[in-house]
Amino acid sequence: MTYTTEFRPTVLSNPYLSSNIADAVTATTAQFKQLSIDDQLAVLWYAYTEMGRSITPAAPGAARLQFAEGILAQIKAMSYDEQLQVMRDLASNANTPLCRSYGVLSVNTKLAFWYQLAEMMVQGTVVPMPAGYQLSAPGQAVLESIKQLDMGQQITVLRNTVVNMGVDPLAD
Ligand code: 45D
Repeated sequence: MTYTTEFRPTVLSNPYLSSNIADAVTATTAQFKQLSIDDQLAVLWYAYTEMGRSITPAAPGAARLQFAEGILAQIKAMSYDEQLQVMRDLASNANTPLCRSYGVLSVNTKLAFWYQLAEMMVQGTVVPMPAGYQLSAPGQAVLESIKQLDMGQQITVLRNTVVNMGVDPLAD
């Protein structure tokens, strides 16, 4: 009788199955980046609705949101279509003046900026999610990965995602 040792290279090298904490954050960040732009926005939205309860209202205020007030006011003055376009531009690193203004914000201000946009979506001053919106399967998978992380890891993933948005005007 011949015994063969079962070899599972795909499982062993699959970052999503790693128990390493840093890898879980890295993997979830990478998973997020692979989503379509609209899925990225939708996952951020659902992360906000899930985390909203756990983030104290003071936390986003802790960031120096005054540096984002200019672009928030610009966005508020736009039509829903234009607002959606701006958020798609940010997520896809379109080289626009607004994306360059965003690019110079600190990481926490970027987080606070997205938090503020989500609050404005709730208020109706920024384009709301379409009624009955169905998150795609890949989007749901990323949301699940985020939910499995602890609060600190979730914030790290969110930081990683928002820091990659917009355009750094000093980078080129
Ligand atoms: O029609 O300063 C689709 C701490 C489909 C403390 C759409 C902190 C088509 C220090 C594209 C879906 C670290 C705690 C429409 C800060 C369609 C500190 C639209 C942390 C309309 C700041 C989709 C703060 C749209 C944290 C418009 C953790 C989606 C903040 C928009 C977390 C989604 C903030 C938005 C989060 C999501 C904000 C705006 C998770 C915002 C999420």
